[in-house]
Amino acid sequence: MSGYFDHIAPIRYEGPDSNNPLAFKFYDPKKMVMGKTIEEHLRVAVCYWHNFCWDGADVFGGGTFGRPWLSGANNHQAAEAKLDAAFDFFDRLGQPFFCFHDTDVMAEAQTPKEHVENFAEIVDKTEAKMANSKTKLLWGTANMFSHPRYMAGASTNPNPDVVEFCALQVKHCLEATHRLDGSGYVLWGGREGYDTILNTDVRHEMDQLGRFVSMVVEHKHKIGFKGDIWIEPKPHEPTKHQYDRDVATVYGFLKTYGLEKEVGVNIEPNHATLAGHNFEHEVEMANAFGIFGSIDFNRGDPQNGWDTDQFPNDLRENTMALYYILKGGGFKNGGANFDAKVRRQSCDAEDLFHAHIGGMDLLARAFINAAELIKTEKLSSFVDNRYAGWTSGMGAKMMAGEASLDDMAEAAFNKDVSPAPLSGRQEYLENIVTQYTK
Ligand code: XUL
Ligand code: CO
Repeated sequence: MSGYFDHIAPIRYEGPDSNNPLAFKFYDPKKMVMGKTIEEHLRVAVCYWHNFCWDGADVFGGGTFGRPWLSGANNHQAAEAKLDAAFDFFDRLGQPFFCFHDTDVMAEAQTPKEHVENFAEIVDKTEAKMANSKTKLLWGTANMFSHPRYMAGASTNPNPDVVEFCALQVKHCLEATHRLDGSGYVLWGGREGYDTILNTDVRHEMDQLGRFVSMVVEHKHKIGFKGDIWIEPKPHEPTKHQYDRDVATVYGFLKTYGLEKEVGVNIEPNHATLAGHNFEHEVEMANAFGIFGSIDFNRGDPQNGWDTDQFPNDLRENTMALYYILKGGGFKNGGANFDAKVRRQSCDAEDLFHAHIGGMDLLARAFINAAELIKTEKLSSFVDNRYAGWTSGMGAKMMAGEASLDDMAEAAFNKDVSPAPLSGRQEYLENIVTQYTK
């Protein structure tokens, strides 16, 4: 074991009256809600990258955390020390899942051959660790944005040699995810976009991306991976324009390349807000198109226009999001991954625990609120009534394709009055959400 977390006892549920900052107050993993435990509903995951690969550096200064496993070269020993620390943390926090990028876990590689070997070596060790831990893999992903070879994009790079390297990374990472029994595989198009139109053939790049994602899907079936593939939308950062801008854009992309039945989305609230949407909008758009997959829970900063990846703490926002997630049927292969990092001044081991305990407590509360909102049907019955006109008459005919524009115009003409305005009752509905946000 790493020793780094030795002073932290395993985290337990102590209930809402506990004053212990290292205990759950709301996240009671075995509590039954709507036929399943909170743990089974939320499927919480800890991410490898923000917690174990980042030492607190920002663009103005170096690391502040002093994690011992990050202090030297990223070689095999360091990768193994990181793995030890990660599983030590998972075992103490007790969440059911984790997520990783290939480059998060492996020793740094200089050549394609070394990439394959180094990754294989740590996947073996990860498998051995998982055999003695209750923490399973939620999803894996290949990091195709950090290395300089990807500065002009990954599968949308103008140079096909770079796209070959992407294929190498994704093939091995997808196969490792399958072997480690992951539930999903994520494609975040970090640099799948462009900085200036002046050097970019947009249609060619989109066609490359379409073909690349199709190859990933073909490979998934070839190896018999039963998990899901999810694209993670983000509008910009690192590139100025990203092809996976938001859920609706991803759906348009999937439709264009015939992938809408094969690929879903991994939604991140901080990406939603950067795209000018709120969290629940993205969830409900994914439900509407049948592509909802998983969530990278975090929050942005309303005053900062970038991806601050903070731990979620807004009960109302997450009650709303979980309401729409539950309305869509809840998580299946997906789950609640915290794609969130502690602030740079939160430099102690316990800060990592405070962050995750707070996030899990918040999600448990929000989930219980959301379940109550589903149960009351106050919101859903209002919406059902609002659209009731479409079940009969000209509304039903129009939706069945049995009425033309002429038919609809004639029906309107034959009524002697124009339709009366009907209240949308926004404040009444918002008050219901306030009432259930506890
Ligand atoms: C970046 C981001 C990534 C993906 C995985 O904004 O969210 O960490 O979740 O590559
Ligand atoms: Co993310």
